[in-house]
Order: sequence, then structure tokens, then C-alpha cells
Amino acid sequence: MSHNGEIASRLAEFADLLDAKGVEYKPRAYRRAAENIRDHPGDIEGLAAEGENAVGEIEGVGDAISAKVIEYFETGEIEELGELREELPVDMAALTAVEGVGPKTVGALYEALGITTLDELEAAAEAGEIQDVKGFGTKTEENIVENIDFAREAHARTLLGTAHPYGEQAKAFVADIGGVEQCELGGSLRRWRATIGDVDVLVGSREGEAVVDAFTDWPEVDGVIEAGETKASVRAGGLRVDVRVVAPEEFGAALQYFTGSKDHNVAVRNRAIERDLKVNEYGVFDVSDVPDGEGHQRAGERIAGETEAAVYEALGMEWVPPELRENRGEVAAAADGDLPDLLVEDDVRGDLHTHSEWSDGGNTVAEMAAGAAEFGHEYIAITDHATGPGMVGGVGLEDDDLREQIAEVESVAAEADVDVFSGVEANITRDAEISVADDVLADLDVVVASPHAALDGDGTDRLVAAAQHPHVDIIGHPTGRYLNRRPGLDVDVERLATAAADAGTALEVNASPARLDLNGAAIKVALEAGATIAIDTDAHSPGSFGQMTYGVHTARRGWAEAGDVLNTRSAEELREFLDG
Ligand code: DGT
Ligand code: CA
Ligand code: CA
Ligand code: ZN
Repeated sequence: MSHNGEIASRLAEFADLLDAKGVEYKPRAYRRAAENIRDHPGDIEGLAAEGENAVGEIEGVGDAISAKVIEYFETGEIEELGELREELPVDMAALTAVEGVGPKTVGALYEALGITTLDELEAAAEAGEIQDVKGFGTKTEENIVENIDFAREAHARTLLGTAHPYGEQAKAFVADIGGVEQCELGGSLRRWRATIGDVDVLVGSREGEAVVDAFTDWPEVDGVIEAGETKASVRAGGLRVDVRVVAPEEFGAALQYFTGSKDHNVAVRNRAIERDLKVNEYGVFDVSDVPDGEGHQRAGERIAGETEAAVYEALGMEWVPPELRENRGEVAAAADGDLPDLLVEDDVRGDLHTHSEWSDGGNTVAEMAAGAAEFGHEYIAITDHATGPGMVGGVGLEDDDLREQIAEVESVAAEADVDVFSGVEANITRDAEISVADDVLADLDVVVASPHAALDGDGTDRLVAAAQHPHVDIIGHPTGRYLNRRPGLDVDVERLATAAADAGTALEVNASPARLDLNGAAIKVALEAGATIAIDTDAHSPGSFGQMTYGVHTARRGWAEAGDVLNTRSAEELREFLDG
């Protein structure tokens, strides 16, 4: 297993703790190094073994950070990080999960009130102690009280982007165990839900106990919750992983059952009952000769079970792609042979929302273009942040900067192996203004307009106005939600999508695992209202182009076909949409 994530998390924690202590500049450098290490395609442990120069070849990793990486691999810890943790014994992850509470706030509240946990934060806020701390006011305190429950709940679920690679590792390990005949991920992970409660692994084998034993020896396991003859639950990498072993001839039925969702399974079961069939985790059974209320789980004649396709077929249905299994009409559609011809990753030809070092990205325009070509894209739009509400620390570009950037994009485009579009990510202000001058917008190829501030209450009017703006091409991450951090704007998606379709503006499916915005349910509504979607990674470095996967599967959860998606079009067709 690659150790990049492990070391990246520690460097990011280091950055947070430095931030909490009020150290300037350094946190940003550590955070950037952490991101680049996380995105680095090779295992950093190999580089660490070669020494500081090898580690230092990773962008943004200087001598001090290289030394820490090497120290970590040699000793299993970073001494300075340990010291900082002792100095500031706070539950940083839990506290910063509260919207509006960053590392600096955590540091200040620890200093003033000794707050280390969510419970202590809540108690202090409710007792009115926070408004008396220097630099805080009643507004901040109210905000904390309002957002703490959301943070507490959210903390229990893991982002798809974290759980998915981990689930794949678990699956690869299990698939290699002797006696395993079939192995698949099930549950919310197989359905590509945005957040994951636990990881479910389904195994077909005749040697349940041996498989369970071997699985509990997976090197990633931190603790065994339970281990029986056919089932094990463990804690690994901060996640719970459930493994269930079934007989190979029942594998398809078990996979169908444990993929869920519960609501989908209820609808499938009801359809079975109408046809005198019974479907459960053991198979599909013809129960026409079994008296009502009698018989065990496997009673009746078994007509399917080994494969999932056969289970659906026995019920007179098309096989249902897991992303659709949310009881949003897929059972009837599968029975009528009317399932959508879902988009696949290969349909995607480019990325229309990315950042360079002109704003808060880590790479030049040329590097982003080269990365896009290497990734296999035909085109990329560079859409750096414009200045405006929600942009802090001078990140956003002024109109003059954008004009300069257009010239740079044009010169890169002349040399690049992909089409490079100029662009901007403008802010939609509280008053529905776009934070860039019209004549600049007119000269840019791709205008993404996104909400970045004032992310509470109903945002429909604001977003509709932005969609109707003559120069706006795409509404970026429409709700502004941040998974596990803030719910984002309330949006009447049908009204927004209708307006967007009329105005020729696309709605984004932001593929960043922290956002996945619009979500599957909203995408389905948007497509039914006739809107076009654009699936964008919002990449801040070429290493993030691969996040497209999460966007594509999220779009599939919204029943998207290739024709619904702007960036499945050729560069020429795309230009027509942008100019229209
Ligand atoms: P999660 O883990 O909260 O992200 O969501 P799931 O969908 O992975 O749920 P989980 O892990 O509790 O169970 C996996 C699947 O097993 C679930 O999607 C449907 C099925 N399942 C589990 N318990 C039940 C149940 O009590 N009734 C029915 N019909 N299905 C169940
Ligand atoms: Ca699960
Ligand atoms: Ca489970
Ligand atoms: Zn962006």
C-alpha cells in the first residue's frame, strides 16, 4: 500500500497546528506539500529511502519537509509534530468540522478557554463564554451553536473519495485469499454514495472461516470488532469494514441484497411478491407451491442466485446499475426495459473547471495543459478564481489580471497537445452580481459562476439570475455544500434547471470528493427539466484530474447519459455551446 496518504495527513495536521499557534506562511507551505504528496503517483516511501533530494523532487517539498518525511519513515513519527500535539491537545478534526471554525479559531479558543473537544465547544458557546474572547463576537458564537450538530453527525461518515480507494484495497486483499471464488464491494460504496457509513465486502467461497481468519490478518486492520464463521467486522484506517462470505451459488443474491439501498430492495421484494416469487439474500425462489407464512428462508424452487443479472432476470427486469438503486423509479424502468444508457468515464473529453497558480492552484497554465493531455483529455479550461466575496488572502484575480492571463492561455494553447480555453470562476454575490466586468467576461471562453459566500438560506433566485447572465456558461458547485462541513444553499433545482436550460447555461457536477455538487438526486431533477450538466474536477493540480471518476459516478446516480453532459462534446461542439 502506498504511504502517501498517511504522510500527507500528518503534514496537513502539522499545518493546522502551526496555524492554530498563529504561525504565518509556513502552514500554507506544509498544506501544499501535503496535497502534492497525496497526489503523487508513486509511493513516497521509495523516494524517502533514496534520501532528501529524491523527496524534494516533489513540487513544493523543500528541505525541511523532506527531512520530516524521512524522519517519519525511519522512526515512525515526526518529533516536532508530537511536540505540537502536546502543546495543543485539541481534537482538531472534530472542531474544524464545525463550519466557520478553522485551526486559528481552535488555537484562540484553546488559549482563552482551554477548549479541546466538540462537547466543550458546545458548552462554552451555550454558556456565552465565546463572545467574550478577544476577536470573537455574538455572531460567531451563534454560528457555532447552529452548526455543531451538523458537524457531530457528519463526522461519522467518510467521504467517498477516501473510502473508495480504501475499499478497493480491501477487495484486492480479500480477492487474493485462498478459496475465494468471487469478491465484490457492496453497500453504499458500490452505489457511489457521496459519503460512506461502512465498507461492505461480499465474498463467494466454500471456506468461510479460513477466509475470515485470513482477512483479520490484513495489515491495515487496527482492531477486530467481530469475527465469526462467515462474517467479520474490523476497524481499518478509521473505517469499519464488513466482510461476509456466502456459498458461490448464492453470491449474486447476496451481492444484490447487500448492495442495497434498503429502499431499492423493498421495491424489488414487492415486485417479487406480485409474481409469486420470493427474493432474499439466498436467491430468488418460486413460492407458488409454498403455503403462506410457511417455510424457511430457502423454501420453494430456487430459480436464481449465482449471479446478480440472473436475480434481476428472474424478476423480469434488466440488471440495474448500482448507482441507480435508490428507489427513484429504477425498478419500474428496469421492468419496462427503459433504463437509461448511462454515461461512462470514457465519454468524457475534457475538464471545464480547473485552477492554476494564477489563483490558488499549484501549477502553471502550461503544466495544467500538459497534465490534461497526459490524462487523455482533448481540452481543458483554466478557470481561476476572480476576486470577490468568499475569496480571502488575495487569492482572486482582478479584471486586469484576467486580461493578462488570457494572453498567457493563448500562447500556451498554441503549443499544447490539447485545446486550452481561457476562463474564470467568478463569484455570485449575495445580490446575484457576477464579480467580473462584462467586457472581460465577453473575452473569456468559459465563464463558471459559483456561490462562495453567503451560503445559507434559499439560493434559487441568485442562481437563476446568474444562469440568465448572458456571459455565464456554467453554474459551479450550485449549492456550495461542503460534505461533512456545511449543507450549502437550499435550491429549487427544477426551477434553476428550467431557467438554465432556457438560457443555455450548464449546471455543474463538481467532482471534488469534498463537494459532489450537484448530487445524484438533484442531477436527476435537473436533467428531467432539460438542463445540460458539466462534470468538472475543480482540479488545483494535475494529480486531481482523476477525481473525474467521482463526478461521473455521481452523474450516473442522477441517470445521466453521455448526451446530457457538456464535456462529452467535441471541442468544436463545445465552442458552439459557449458562443450560443
Ligand atoms: P452506509 O454503510 O450507511 O453508507 O449504507 P449501506 O447502504 O452500505 O448500508 P449498510 O452497510 O448498513 O448495509 C449494506 C446493505 O445491506 C444495505 O444497503 C441494504 C442491505 N441491508 C442491510 N440491512 C438491511 C435490512 O435490515 N433490510 C434490508 N432490506 N436490507 C438491509
Ligand atoms: Ca455500508
Ligand atoms: Ca455494513
Ligand atoms: Zn474552483
